[in-house]
Amino acid sequence: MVEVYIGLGSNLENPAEQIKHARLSIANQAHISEVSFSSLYASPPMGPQDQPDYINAVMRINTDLSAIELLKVLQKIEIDFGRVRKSERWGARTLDLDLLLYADQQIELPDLTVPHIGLSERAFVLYPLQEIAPEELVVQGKGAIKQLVSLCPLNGLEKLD
Ligand code: A4P
Ligand code: MG
Repeated sequence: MVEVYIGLGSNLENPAEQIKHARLSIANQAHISEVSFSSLYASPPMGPQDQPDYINAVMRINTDLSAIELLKVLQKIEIDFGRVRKSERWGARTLDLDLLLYADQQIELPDLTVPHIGLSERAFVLYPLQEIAPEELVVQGKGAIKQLVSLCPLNGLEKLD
């Protein structure tokens, strides 16, 4: 079993509901079991500003799927949630699932980079990750979670209750 963190994001069609529903969908997959789930967080969009605010969360799971198998499962869920991939980078979406951390592995494949590429600069990933990760968590190649959070301004991120 491997410990994995997944980032969830949505800014269309009732984002908070999309995130809650996505959580159940992930937890119900074969070979995946949920360990914990962060609070929901709201933040202004990174990237193009002419889109709604985002809701983000981080989920911790155990799995015996390989990283690539897990990516495929996550991409299938995104499609099930009605996400249409657009050419615009960082554009609005009903559901975005990112594979943030896969144990302590560093992975460089054509379709998969782990730790996720923007992780160490994104408040909407780092703060929910810190909420549910062990205090001593290290992001391979980037540094201790504590350190990364302390260097990352909130950028308008708000924890919801
Ligand atoms: N890919 C490579 N590594 C990974 C990984 N670790 N996890 C590849 C998931 N996918 C990974 O992803 C493009 C390709 O990345 C996939 O085909 C996969 O093989 P995508 O989801 O189709 O494209 P994207 O999401 O539009 O692009 P990108 O650069 O991944 O965007 P992000 O980083 O997901 O950002 N603002 C706020 N406040 N909150 C947000 O959540 N999200 C985005 C999207 C923009 N602004 C945001 C937020
Ligand atoms: Mg993505």
